[in-house]
Amino acid sequence: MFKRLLLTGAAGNLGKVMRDRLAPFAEVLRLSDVKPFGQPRPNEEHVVCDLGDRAAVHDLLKGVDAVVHLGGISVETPFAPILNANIVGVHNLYEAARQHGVRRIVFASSNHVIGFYKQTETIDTEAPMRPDTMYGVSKAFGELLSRFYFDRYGIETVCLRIGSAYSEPLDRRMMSTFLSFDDLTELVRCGLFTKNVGHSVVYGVSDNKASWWDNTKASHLGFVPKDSSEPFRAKVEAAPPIEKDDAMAVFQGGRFVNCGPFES
Ligand code: NAI
Ligand code: 15L
Repeated sequence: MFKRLLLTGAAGNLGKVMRDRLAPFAEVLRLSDVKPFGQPRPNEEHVVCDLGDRAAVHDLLKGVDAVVHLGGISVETPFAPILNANIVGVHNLYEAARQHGVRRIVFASSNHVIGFYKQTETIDTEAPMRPDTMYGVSKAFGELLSRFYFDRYGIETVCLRIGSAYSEPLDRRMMSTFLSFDDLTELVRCGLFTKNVGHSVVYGVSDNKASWWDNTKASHLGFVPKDSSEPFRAKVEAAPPIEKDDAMAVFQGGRFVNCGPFES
């Protein structure tokens, strides 16, 4: 159990899910987001701040033992917000972690760091990155930055290349990329509590029948998904089929490969 655990992105879709689930892991859960997210519950601290604000992020990390970093831009957008939250913001977070002696960060990366692989390929955690968007590039930056902060300063990070974390798969592609909330929770637990993770990368995906991602090289984390997209197959396949040359059916990143470019 941590004395104080920081969850960023607390107002977001996954932040709202993880708020309850992280509570048992720490005496105090510090929650943060650029948007407000309601009243503090017992054993919670709330900090509203922008990840791009270096001084605010420095203060945010004070007294923290470990971080679950979900905050940031989570889709393709103009470059300016991505730069602010996912590049400057992640740098601010790691610098503050270094200055305050934080030893462990679980970083929400994304499958979009490898989105240009085809759905016919199976890749492991050491496959060269092939980001599909500037969003994916920014997550690749976060993975590399965290590698640097481990090699240089010994801050351990587990990078979760999350597939599609929803209550259920929403389309045919998500039959392969689906990550249930229970499996996400278990993945975060492994990321926080497994000893000697160094710098690790793992795909955040449930035990789906058709998977493109091989977590063998992350087996030291002990992550064993329990759920699967299979119970949702009939519902998903009731929707009209997609053309076989649609990016949704060709690339691991689906339609992200065609997003943008956006004006900054
Ligand atoms: P979300 O967009 O719902 O939540 C992200 C939160 O970050 C938002 O509440 C937003 O206000 C906050 N944020 C954005 N810019 C900020 C800034 N400059 N300063 C402080 N906070 C800022 O995203 P979601 O779905 O909850 O995802 C959480 C994390 O997991 C994100 O980093 C996302 O990239 C990653 N992820 C999520 C996947 C999913 O299936 N939900 C798949 C792959 C990765
Ligand atoms: C992501 O990285 C996004 O944050 C999320 O909105 C989903 O689109 C997910 O990937 C996905 O690939 O399904």
